[in-house]
Amino acid sequence: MSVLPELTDLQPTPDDITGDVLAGLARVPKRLPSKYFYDRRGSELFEEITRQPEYYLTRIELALLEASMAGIAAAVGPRAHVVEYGSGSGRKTRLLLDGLEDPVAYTPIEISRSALLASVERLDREFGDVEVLPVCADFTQPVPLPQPRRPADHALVFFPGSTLGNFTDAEAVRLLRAMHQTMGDRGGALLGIDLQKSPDIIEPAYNDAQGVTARFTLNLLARLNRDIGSDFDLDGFEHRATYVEDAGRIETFLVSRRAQDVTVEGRTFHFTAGEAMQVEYSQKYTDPGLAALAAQAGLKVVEAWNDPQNWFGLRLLQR
Ligand code: AVJ
Repeated sequence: MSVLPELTDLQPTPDDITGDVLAGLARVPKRLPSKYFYDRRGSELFEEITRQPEYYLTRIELALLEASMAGIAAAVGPRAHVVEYGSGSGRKTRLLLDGLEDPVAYTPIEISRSALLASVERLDREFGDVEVLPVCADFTQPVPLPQPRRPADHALVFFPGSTLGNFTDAEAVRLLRAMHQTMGDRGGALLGIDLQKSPDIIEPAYNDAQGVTARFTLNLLARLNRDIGSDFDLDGFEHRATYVEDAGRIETFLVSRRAQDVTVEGRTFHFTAGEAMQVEYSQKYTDPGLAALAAQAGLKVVEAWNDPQNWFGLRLLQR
């Protein structure tokens, strides 16, 4: 059976992307939204990042999920409708759906249609009893949840990978509020969060020796050139990722190698030599920090699981 007829498609249009890019380039300092990293090539490059030795996040989270699954299943309870923000490669999803008690349905909400379809096809075949209800959309916007044929007891939002960290605190609170609405007052959210630790561990994860992360960052420009007709020169920019200890986050920039102009929709933007355009934050959390964000969204951290080194955590949030 094809999943295509069931796909709810709210994928951002070229006009949405152009609007965001024009707004970001008009800011001082210039800024591009990291959500547009994930076209087909960007999703592939991200998968390649997760296989780099320096990028500890995915390996540790997978092991942590596996080791904590019995406790997670007990805390979450049976017959959940699992709603994943960003479908990714499906490896974490598989562990979760395998470990939970009688999950009813699985709804991935994913901005990249190709990544969504690929992961949904595999999961649909593997989990015959779980109704798969994919939604292609930007999860920073409110998303209507499809209703499973067999009613679920509650919704469980699954947001792994420390992707919450790609949002500023203000954006994260808005997202957690939307998540709270989506899951309802009886639901929960299972978040993966990268924890604060030595910069000597964090910074190399975003500056791998193979240069995969640099290619991932630059692919944003290639994607924009293709989809909205901008004329960024990929050789004119370089990747820079720095851990800012005060803020507890990686800040990633595309730095202009020379003075140059870029045109988007007939509008010209000047870059000076060395000008840094902000493209991604990757926030690293403390427990009080996360609890404060959750509280602003009317949520509490009710369970916590860390790996043995306390590098990465899973947190269950409920009302
Ligand atoms: C999307 C949160 C999983 O910020 O660590 C990886 C994206 N960017 N390397 C992160 C990313 C550069 C990643 N997550």
